[in-house]
Amino acid sequence: MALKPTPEDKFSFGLWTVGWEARDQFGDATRPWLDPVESVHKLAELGASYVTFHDDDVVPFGSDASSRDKILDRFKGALDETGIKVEMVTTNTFSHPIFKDGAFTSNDRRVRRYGLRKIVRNVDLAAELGADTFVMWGGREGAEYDSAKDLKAAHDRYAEGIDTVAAYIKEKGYGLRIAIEPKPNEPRGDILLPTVGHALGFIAQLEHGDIVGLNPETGHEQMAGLNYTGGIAQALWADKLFHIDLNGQRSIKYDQDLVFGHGDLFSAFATVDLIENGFPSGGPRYDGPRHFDYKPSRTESFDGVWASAAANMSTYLILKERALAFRADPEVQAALEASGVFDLAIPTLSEGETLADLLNDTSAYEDLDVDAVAARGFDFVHLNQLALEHALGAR
Ligand code: GLT
Ligand code: MN
Ligand code: MN
Repeated sequence: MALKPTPEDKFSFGLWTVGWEARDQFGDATRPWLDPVESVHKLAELGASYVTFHDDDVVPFGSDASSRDKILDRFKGALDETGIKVEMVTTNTFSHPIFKDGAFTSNDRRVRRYGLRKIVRNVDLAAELGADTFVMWGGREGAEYDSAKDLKAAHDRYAEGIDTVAAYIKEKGYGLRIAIEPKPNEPRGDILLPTVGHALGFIAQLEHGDIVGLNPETGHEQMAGLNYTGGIAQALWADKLFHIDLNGQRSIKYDQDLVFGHGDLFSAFATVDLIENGFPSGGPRYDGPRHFDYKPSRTESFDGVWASAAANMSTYLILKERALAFRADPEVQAALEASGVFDLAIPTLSEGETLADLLNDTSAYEDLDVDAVAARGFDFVHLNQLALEHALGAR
């Protein structure tokens, strides 16, 4: 049962997703170039509300100023005709050979200066198109060999690059926020800022970190064996979840970029539950676009491309329906209660209570029947089975 999206669903796609020609490490393209204008029309028909893109997805690398203007005019025409908006823009600092050792962190200073220019040029375009978010995926910022990088200097240069762009955004008064996208490896052997946690730590050291947050991708956290929902939860808690890249990944291996839900489905249910229902006791919510960053498999024709684009949205909506039913089920509420899930929101010290008060509270320590407390069962398995039954539509 495929569910049809509406504008309230805020679905968004990277033009590089459906437009992927399916060239991989071992084989040539299996699909021809796809006109971004056609993608905009097709995605609008399927019910998406937004598109996102790299500079080079729309304007071929190295185009002169007049052909750039022509191409962009035609692209804007497609946006006007369809009502599709651009919510995020990003820069390709990974395809051209000049970026083989990175952009912000290349050992070659000429590359760093060129990369900064390319990015800033695209920040102007992002602002012009009314985007809210400027994503920075530093896929080439890294190394294959530990001896190849001065990692202290690399972090300095990375911070310099992002702070310079952030300062420019502020100076221009653009309504843009930067979202760093972590990834552990691929295409580099090791990539800097490999996970949500690393990136959060990095942002805290920036001068203009107030407008820098995260764009976590499902598969990228899972490539590192991490829990994606846990990652976006911490980003939300830190008020840094600026954007999301939803897709599918099956365990620790190369970046699969499958359709959302086609990887770890139960984890996808948890992700949608968090996005749509929020934390059990309230708190910060993600209200931005539901952005899919997947690759239509190399085996697919264009029919398969559009079917897979629709599949992302449909899967999301099915999981949303299930997640809403999960939280609305009185049995689930009772199970959450019994498992102490709501109790975790109660501060450990009472209001006005100090550590000294706790140290004097013999009921908390000296007189506590430790074995009796330890004997409590939390019944998490029962709760998880209820989640699974809802996820499967068995309730
Ligand atoms: C590239 C990467 C994605 C990023 C894109 C944004 S580029 O396709 O694999 O995960 O989100 O730069
Ligand atoms: Mn990916
Ligand atoms: Mn991504």
